[in-house]
Amino acid sequence: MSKRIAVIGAGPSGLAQLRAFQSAAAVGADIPEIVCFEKQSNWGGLWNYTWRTGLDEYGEPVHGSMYRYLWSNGPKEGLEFADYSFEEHFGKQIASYPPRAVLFDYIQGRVEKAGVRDWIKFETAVRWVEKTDAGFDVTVCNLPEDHTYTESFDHVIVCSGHFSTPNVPYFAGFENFKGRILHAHDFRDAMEFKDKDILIVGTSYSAEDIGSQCWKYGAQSITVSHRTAAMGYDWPENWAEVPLLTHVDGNTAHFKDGTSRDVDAVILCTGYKHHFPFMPDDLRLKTANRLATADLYKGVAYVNEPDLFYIGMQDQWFTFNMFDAQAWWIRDAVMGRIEMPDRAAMEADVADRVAREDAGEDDYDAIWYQGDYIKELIDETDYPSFDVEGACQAFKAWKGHKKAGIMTFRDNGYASVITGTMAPKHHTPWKDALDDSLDVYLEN
Ligand code: FAD
Ligand code: NA7
Repeated sequence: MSKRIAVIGAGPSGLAQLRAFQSAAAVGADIPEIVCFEKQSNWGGLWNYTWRTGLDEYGEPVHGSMYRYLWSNGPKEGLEFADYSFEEHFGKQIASYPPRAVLFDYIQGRVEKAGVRDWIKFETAVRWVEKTDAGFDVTVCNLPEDHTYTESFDHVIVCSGHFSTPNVPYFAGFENFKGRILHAHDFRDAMEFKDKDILIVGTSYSAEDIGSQCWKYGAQSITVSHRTAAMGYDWPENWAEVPLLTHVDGNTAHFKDGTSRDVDAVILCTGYKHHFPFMPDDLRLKTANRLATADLYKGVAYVNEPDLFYIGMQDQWFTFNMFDAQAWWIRDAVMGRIEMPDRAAMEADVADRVAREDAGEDDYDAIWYQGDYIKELIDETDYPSFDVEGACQAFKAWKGHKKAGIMTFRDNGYASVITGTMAPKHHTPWKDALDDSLDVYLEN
């Protein structure tokens, strides 16, 4: 096949795409030439931990938003690769909420086995994508050599993630605050906040998890300020939920209900923006962080230019296995195994997805909505079928375990939906497990 494909990013989504093409080649298919551009020096995307914040050694915005001591915030049974189980990788079943280093090792294991590292141009940042009569021109910069060049491709697959460009609101008085104000994107080490009184703004995953980390590593108090609603878990006694911050005065934070508290630091856990500075207006995905993204047929093909694809742009209950479902589907669309309909049909597909998401009433509807989406895609390809319903049930049990104990939910285990093996109980309760290294985690 003489087609050339550009994949932007070698995080879990980009690596899923490389593995999808490699798996077709492994059974004798004639696959296109794949070139993956990755601006970091290693693969893994957000799972490739960096101590850096702000700009990197080349002046590029640091991609990493993950922090030291991060443990999976959902059960691993909800994300397991259908073609590469945890048992295959580790040689045994492992507990259900692995720390970051363990998941990084797992992600890496599959692509090392596939032998696709040579397809990736590391330390190469994509600067600009342009539509041409023949396809796309992609301009990139080899960062160490400070060399910019352009190559032509038939398809572009954007896998650059959407949890790296922070959404940073302003609150009056911030400019005179006497402590540190940071966004979750720049949070790295909870030890920094030991013995401190911290204020967190936001109530979603980052707020819950960064607050929990700070609690675990000895913060004096955690106050979480909500715009819409409190999280409502049964929090430890040095944790409070308060209405939205109105302003700060010196070190005193004031809230909508007229109450106030003195705090040492403010951590804005206020989410991220879909940000594609390398895309011109007519190719750039503009969407809210939701399950039914705007303008993507089947959640992946850009309706205005269907030779262009985006992976992983949805808000995420499912992650790695959803990226796989998308990557296998895109592979087959690119290789002509799946036929693309006309524009009207693609727009109708998007409208239908949006309406179905909007009709959902709660988180359980959202989990099954995304599970059904995965089933829909894998039914159209040769991605190994797996027990998606079982994964939805694991998410349901996880939510129940969080309600029962927000600092103990990670002590539970679930059965693999790939091998059926029950996860062992971890040797140490999460709140006492201060060493999150791979070796210690695998001591089970
Ligand atoms: P990313 O992991 O963001 O990878 C994108 C890649 O694209 C990066 O390597 C980046 O360097 C590269 N890139 C970006 N721009 C360019 C460019 N211009 N040129 C070249 N390369 C570029 N998911 C879970 O399943 N479990 C969890 O516990 C979990 N915890 C999370 C915690 C945090 C703090 C965050 C932010 C996310 C978490 N996630 C979690 C969700 C996470 O989004 C996915 O697990 C996964 O990393 C998404 O993969 P991705 O490849 O789409 O994006
Ligand atoms: P999310 O899930 O997008 O949540 C963003 C949160 O920030 C949410 O609670 C918002 O409140 C809140 N927010 C956003 N803007 C504001 C302003 N201006 N004022 C107050 N509160 C605001 O982002 P997360 O970082 O938590 O999670 C992203 C990923 O990282 C996720 O996949 C995890 O796995 C890790 P709202 O409810 O809209 O009122």
